[in-house]
Amino acid sequence: MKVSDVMSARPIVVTSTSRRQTVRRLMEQAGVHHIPVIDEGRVAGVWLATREGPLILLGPEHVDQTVPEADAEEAMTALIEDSEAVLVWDAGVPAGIVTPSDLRALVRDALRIRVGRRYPAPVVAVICGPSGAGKTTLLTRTLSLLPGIEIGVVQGNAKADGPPVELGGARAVDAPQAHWRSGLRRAVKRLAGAELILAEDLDGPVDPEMTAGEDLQIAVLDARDLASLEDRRLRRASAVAICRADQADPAAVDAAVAALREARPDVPVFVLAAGHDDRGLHEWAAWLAKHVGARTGDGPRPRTARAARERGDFDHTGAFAPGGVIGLATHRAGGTVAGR
Ligand SMILES: Nc1nc2c(ncn2[C@@H]2O[C@H](COP(=O)(O)OP(=O)(O)O)[C@@H](O)[C@H]2O)c(=O)[nH]1
Ligand SMILES: [Mg+2]
Repeated sequence: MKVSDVMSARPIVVTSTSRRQTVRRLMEQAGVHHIPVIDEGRVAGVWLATREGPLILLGPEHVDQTVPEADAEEAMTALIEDSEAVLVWDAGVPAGIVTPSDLRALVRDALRIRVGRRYPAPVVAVICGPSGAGKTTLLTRTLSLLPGIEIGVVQGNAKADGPPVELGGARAVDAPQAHWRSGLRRAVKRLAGAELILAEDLDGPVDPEMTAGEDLQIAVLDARDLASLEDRRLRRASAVAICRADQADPAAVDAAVAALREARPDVPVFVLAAGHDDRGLHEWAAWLAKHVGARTGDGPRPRTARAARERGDFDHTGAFAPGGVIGLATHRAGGTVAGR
């Protein structure tokens, strides 16, 4: 950003011969607290209205000088450090001024759009299920569906701890200890700044007694192997992801979904083919985005790839009718339309 983007143009200036009463009147009329003193094209000082009321005249060392094309950051730094005002010269004429009120306005704007926000507590989702169920595939496909969310990945099946590496636009760490509470906490710490942590648990059947302190436990089931499904295993599940659906008998999947919804009406069930035709993935991603939005207070911001694409007229969020039916709610100006 340039100085010209942040300065107030055409500043009021006075000369050393201007009287205090004149300066006060000019300040009141213009609603400003700084008026530079210019003598023959040189800064001779700056009048400053103190909070207490009286005007004081400071020397030229309190005024930083720059040009409109200069980097705005330098002007802001001068104000943060020791300058009372930054005077902007253009072709020998005072063209603008930047003062501490501009700095404050910038900070206010930044806060409004959440610049610099830290996310001390990401939403931690542990993805668990037996080897080959489709956990890794689901996790990696999910990364590209949530471009608006800072995601950290924890690989619990790794052999040893590893430093953060890049994985599909996310940061990922190997952390075999993440199966346990303290190990998961350490892994999450190594991904500071993430809004959402997707942790692949050790391969193995979902353990209903196990929790590592996660916010969401995602139970991944292999769609080809639902016959032996025991819903008591899903006691702690926040959601069930039936993966590899393209390879399974649709009737068997439907029956399992119906049984799950009967047994656990509050738990969403996603039928997915992350490694094939992306079936169900947008609903799954929207559900995750909804949890992140609830945590960060950014709910209405389009955070899924689909929502971003259709941004403007539409905003999609995961929707769950009673019974755990998964759909996509489309909010339009006229109201909300739910659909699959
Ligand atoms: N056809 C198909 N193959 C899949 C799907 N999801 C995963 N796979 C394959 O299933 C195998 C095991 O998947 P993976 O994600 O590694 O399972 P994990 O052991 O639970 O992490 C891999 O060869 C994947 O390519 C899917 O939705 N459709
Ligand atoms: Mg895996």
